[in-house]
Amino acid sequence: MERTLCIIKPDGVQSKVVGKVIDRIEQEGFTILGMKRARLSKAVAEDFYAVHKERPFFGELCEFMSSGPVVLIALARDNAINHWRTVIGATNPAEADDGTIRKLYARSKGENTVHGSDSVENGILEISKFFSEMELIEQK
Ligand code: 3AN
Repeated sequence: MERTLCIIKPDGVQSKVVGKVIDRIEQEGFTILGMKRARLSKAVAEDFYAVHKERPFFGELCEFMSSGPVVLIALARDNAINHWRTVIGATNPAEADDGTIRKLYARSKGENTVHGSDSVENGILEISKFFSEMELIEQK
């Protein structure tokens, strides 16, 4: 079983699609290991997106991610990384496939509703930034 971190971003919480995203998570056969609502500080957002710190959108991205509540969801499934990335769709909602979460709900490349980890190692690392092992329950 792989692990991936889903974040329902501030636009998703504001647009009230939290329930729809969780419904899709369950439909797609993921186990929800842990879930909580949080407000990320700018410093936490900057640490989380540190790989993008040289990109022109870094400041805007960290401002946005700390602009309102998010929902952090630790997910498990076989092939979790690729499966979740397929379900969420391309970064740019205009290029995302029909039926993907970003095609359905995202506003722009920046405000794109959901996050998904991009590798097995990052799935483990990102989940460990927000959840202790005690908060991750594998039992279905
Ligand atoms: P993804 O989340 O699809 O893996 P990444 O890892 O390339 O995309 O980018 C991380 C986040 O940075 C995206 N989810 C998005 O919010 C933001 N982002 C990426 N590209 C842009 C861009 N051109 N303009 C604004 N924000 C962007």
